[in-house]
Amino acid sequence: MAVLRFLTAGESHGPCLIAIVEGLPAGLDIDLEAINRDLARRQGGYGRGGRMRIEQDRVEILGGVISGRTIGAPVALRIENRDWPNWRDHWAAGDLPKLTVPRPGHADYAGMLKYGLDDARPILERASARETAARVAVGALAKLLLSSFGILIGSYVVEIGGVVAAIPELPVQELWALAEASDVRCPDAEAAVRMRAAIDQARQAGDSLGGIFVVTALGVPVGLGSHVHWDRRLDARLAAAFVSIPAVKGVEIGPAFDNARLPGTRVHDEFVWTGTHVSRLSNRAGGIEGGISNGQPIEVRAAMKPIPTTLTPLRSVDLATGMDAATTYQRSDVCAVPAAAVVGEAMMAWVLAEALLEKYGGDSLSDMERNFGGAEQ
Ligand code: EPS
Repeated sequence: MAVLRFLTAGESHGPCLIAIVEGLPAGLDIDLEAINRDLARRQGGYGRGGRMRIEQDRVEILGGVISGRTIGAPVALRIENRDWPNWRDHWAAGDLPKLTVPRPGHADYAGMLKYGLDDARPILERASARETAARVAVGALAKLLLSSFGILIGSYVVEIGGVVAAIPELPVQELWALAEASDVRCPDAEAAVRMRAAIDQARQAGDSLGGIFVVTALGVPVGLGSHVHWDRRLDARLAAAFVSIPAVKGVEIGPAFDNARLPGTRVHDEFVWTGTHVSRLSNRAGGIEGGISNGQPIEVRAAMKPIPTTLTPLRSVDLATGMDAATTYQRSDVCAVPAAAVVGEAMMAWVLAEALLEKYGGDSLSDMERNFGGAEQ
């Protein structure tokens, strides 16, 4: 049985998003503003569409927390969709706009066939990245747990639409601060200007852009995950969690694809003795060896494809008539890579919180603190 689990429910244009989180220890202080801050960070970013001017995501906690502290019971979260009043009557009347021409790259086609539907509406409502708002709220809870054990998570964007950032050689927390101040979450200010221009150009051309972001976790103790079973390996679990983010189709732990092109002597992170502890000369393993955290920062990079909804029509087929047809525009973002980076933080936090609970778990935070006592950093 999983020690920690969550489930989300809710549609993009329905009344709200819901999440239930089970397995958090009792006694964890829940800082609502920290959750809301992450929700706002996810909503930001240059390249978002009109929907983000409507929404102002705020979390409500409906269970599992009394007087600001977890009680060990499932935590129920709710985020209202402020767009709902614009959809409520259509929802009730059953006259929501139909979509019978599937968008290439979207869940529309496979979902319609899977469920035997003549309309992609039920598919796109749930496949929408709106669902990631609930995940960010869940991830913010996981971050609160992790921060009690000195584990910090942050992100930055390294590439949008083929514009590649030159990431300065700075401590990662400084990169996070630079990213936080950038509306494309990019620590390279000069590349950020070009990323914004690329997004403007894509918007004018009726197109969309993808990109690459990096999520890092600092302060992770040695020994999370396991080498003994395929499904307990920390890298495998992180890869699955990142690829579960809509439009993320690729993931690497550390510079994995670069490593694949180099000989072993230039890849593996050599050990040195500092006089007090073992240290490393590099972190090309991205903080994980043998499926186990090794005490170095954990670094995951993820590749997001361009959003499949484009103003410029793509060739498709009208499944109602069987005739060739062009896709019709649905309101969408031009680029959501900066937002996806924040969702990536949430997924990293979730996986690490679960792995931390597996190793140091207890019913209460003080149980965990006692178990964590002698953890190797
Ligand atoms: C999305 C389409 C757009 C995005 C949405 C994801 O929504 P709408 O059709 O309501 O304009 O804005 O993202 C969000 C709502 C969000 O909260 O991130 C899609 O089709 O996936």
